[in-house]
Amino acid sequence: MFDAKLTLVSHYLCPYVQRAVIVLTEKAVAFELRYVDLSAKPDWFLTISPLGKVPLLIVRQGDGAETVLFESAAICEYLEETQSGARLHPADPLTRARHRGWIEFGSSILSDLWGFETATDEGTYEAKRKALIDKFGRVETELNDGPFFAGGVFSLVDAVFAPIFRYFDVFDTITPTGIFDALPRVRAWRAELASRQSVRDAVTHDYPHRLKVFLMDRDAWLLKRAA
Ligand SMILES: N[C@@H](CCC(=O)N[C@@H](CS)C(=O)NCC(=O)O)C(=O)O
Repeated sequence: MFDAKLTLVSHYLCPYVQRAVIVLTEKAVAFELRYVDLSAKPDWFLTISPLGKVPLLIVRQGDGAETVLFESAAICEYLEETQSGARLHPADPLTRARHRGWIEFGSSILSDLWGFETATDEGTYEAKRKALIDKFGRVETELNDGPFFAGGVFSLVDAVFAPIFRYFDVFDTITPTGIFDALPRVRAWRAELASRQSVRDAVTHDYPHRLKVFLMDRDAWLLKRAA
């Protein structure tokens, strides 16, 4: 049914890229990765990426025609609609719309997370820490008995939150953030996602090192706090 060749244009630390990798892996779809240096974007990348961002999914069809998809949500939904294998988006339209909302909520957490990890002073760090506690507190009230967002079935929402939680696996080795202390359901969800094979395989083995180098380059308060 589906004979297109897929290339995912990626960056080693990008949580949005990881969403697509997790979906591809969950569905056992073959794909190639092409990494881009976002600090020196090559011309070929700027030509095909409307927003200058990763991920991109280059879909090469049997006749050689190439289509470039951008935006992780569009990419993940395209994969959901074209690939067999595990279903990752609910069949019921109402539930599916709700899941889309929580995917967007995950993106808004990533925005606060960016501010948190790049904060260079205590005030900004604390403000972003509080924003994250508030947002994860909201997530806590949405979760039931798990183990996944929607109960027993792994979904796109899980693919969105797994890369978010991965940041904290590295942060926890540097300094306690305390963000999940009062959130037992989020903690259980985080642990479940961390052990999922598709999640583990969504980054290279040197991800923790790369993230630490990023924090050093940014002069992150997170590191100073630990010192
Ligand atoms: N809304 C986009 C966000 C993607 C995004 O922010 N990607 C970052 C890397 S994680 C990027 O390419 N940044 C480069 C830039 O903004 O110049 C999506 O969901 O795909």
